[in-house]
Amino acid sequence: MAPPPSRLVIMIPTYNEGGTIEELIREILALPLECDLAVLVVDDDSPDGTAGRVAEIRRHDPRVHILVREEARGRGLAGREGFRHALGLGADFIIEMDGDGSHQPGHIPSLLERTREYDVVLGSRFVPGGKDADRPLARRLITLLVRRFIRRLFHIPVNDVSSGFRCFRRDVLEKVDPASLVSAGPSIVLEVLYKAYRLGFAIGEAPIVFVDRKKGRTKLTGLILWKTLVMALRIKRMYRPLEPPVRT
Ligand SMILES: Nc1nc2c(ncn2[C@@H]2O[C@H](COP(=O)(O)OP(=O)(O)O)[C@@H](O)[C@H]2O)c(=O)[nH]1
Ligand SMILES: [Mg+2]
Repeated sequence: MAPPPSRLVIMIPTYNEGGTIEELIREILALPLECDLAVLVVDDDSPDGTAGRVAEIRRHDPRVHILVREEARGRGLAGREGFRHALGLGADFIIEMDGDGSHQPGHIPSLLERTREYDVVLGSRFVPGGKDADRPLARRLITLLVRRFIRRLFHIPVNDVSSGFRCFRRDVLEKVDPASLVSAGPSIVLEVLYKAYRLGFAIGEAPIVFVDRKKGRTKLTGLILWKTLVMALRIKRMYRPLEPPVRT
């Protein structure tokens, strides 16, 4: 008997992404994938009714799951709960991506494919074949400075440390242990990557073309950015002492 197909859960944290979420889910569900697919949207009770739109798609397609969080809102809090839930759904592979249309589903097959070689595969704007969006100069400058800062501090041997579009093998997230993470906000992206790296997992990259969000607004305010940089220092202190096991 053929082995059962592996289970892929796509986890999408959302806050006010009602303008893009339906098209995004439809594109994901239409991908020619051989695995058993589930889409998990983790919504912080968005006032624009994002969750209701997802629930409507779920009525016709049980591969779609929606988790509505009503307590404190935050990209990190949603991510932690989403990862836990994805593991609970029996995921062999977990891909996280944004719900604003910046992360294109067409890259999912190549991220998944590269997990043959790596434990974590980042969708990277900054490797050959990748591209960043033509975003406003100020926004690109922020990405550039944040990247520089993180590279200086963390020495993770990858090009796109702040990418939130990436694929994990199940055992990575089990060891990273979502419940133990401390990030409430976007620093979760760095926390998960750095912890996985310090635990000795192999991290690779696959090119992605990042497009600017077409609808809705970014949640990245100056205050959130500042808090993220402060959290980065805490994350370094927390996980630096982990000794990566020697790979043979
Ligand atoms: N559940 C949840 N999702 C969030 C929160 N903040 C941001 N997100 C989602 O995280 C993804 C990236 O956020 P975005 O605002 O696009 O950040 P940017 O791409 O750095 O400008 C999007 O899908 C957002 O809807 C939050 O507080 N809670
Ligand atoms: Mg975005």
